[in-house]
Amino acid sequence: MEESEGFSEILKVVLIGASNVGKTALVYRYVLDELPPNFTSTIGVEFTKRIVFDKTSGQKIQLHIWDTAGQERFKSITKHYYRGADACLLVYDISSSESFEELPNWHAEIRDNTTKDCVVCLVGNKCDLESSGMRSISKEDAARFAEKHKMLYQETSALWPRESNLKKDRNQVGIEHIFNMVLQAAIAKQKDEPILNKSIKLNVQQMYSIPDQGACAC
Ligand SMILES: Nc1nc2c(ncn2[C@@H]2O[C@H](COP(=O)(O)OP(=O)(O)O)[C@@H](O)[C@H]2O)c(=O)[nH]1
Ligand SMILES: [Mg+2]
Repeated sequence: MEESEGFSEILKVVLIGASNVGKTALVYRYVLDELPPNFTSTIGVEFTKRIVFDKTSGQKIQLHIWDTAGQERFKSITKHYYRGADACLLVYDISSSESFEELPNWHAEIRDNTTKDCVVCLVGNKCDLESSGMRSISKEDAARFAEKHKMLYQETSALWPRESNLKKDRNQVGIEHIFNMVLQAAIAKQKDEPILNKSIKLNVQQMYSIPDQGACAC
């Protein structure tokens, strides 16, 4: 977390995982609550911002969200991409065993390129496909992987409105809830407080969004 003019904090969140798992769709859903305009192919959004407000601390936080621009081949993402990351969303597709089998490689990338303070959340995307019998990866297997590597774990769908909250399954939520959980954990780490002992709610609220198609200037 760093300081920047006009904002008390900047948090950097990176998305990684195999290509086609829906990383770009999730960023669009989170920032604009829409699907990408050309939903059939990945577009080169590399860097997006969203401003959130942490009610607890009264701080305005600028999120810098980094999405790979088609370089998801293992080891082709540069160290620059990970540098200073406060949080990482490791995304796989619940209907794709291949994307799940790549997770150990991605985990090694995270371990080698981020600090121990980086909060990692395993995100099983495309869970809308479950109702058509297309689930390949069970929640138990995913939860086991996440626990082994000390990651948070949630499932979602980029097709769902970002604030979706499916009461029947607390592990399946809209992407807004996943970001909130991850930011809360990242802020708690910054303050050196164990997240599990925190009773306060972050209550991140959107103030405005700035989709930025250009490369990061930072
Ligand atoms: N059914 C379904 N399809 C999705 C979802 N998210 C993305 N997709 C599809 O997966 C394709 C790849 O998405 P994209 O965001 O480009 O993946 P990326 O390569 O990881 O950035 C898109 O063309 C969509 O058709 C989702 O939540 N559910
Ligand atoms: Mg993409």
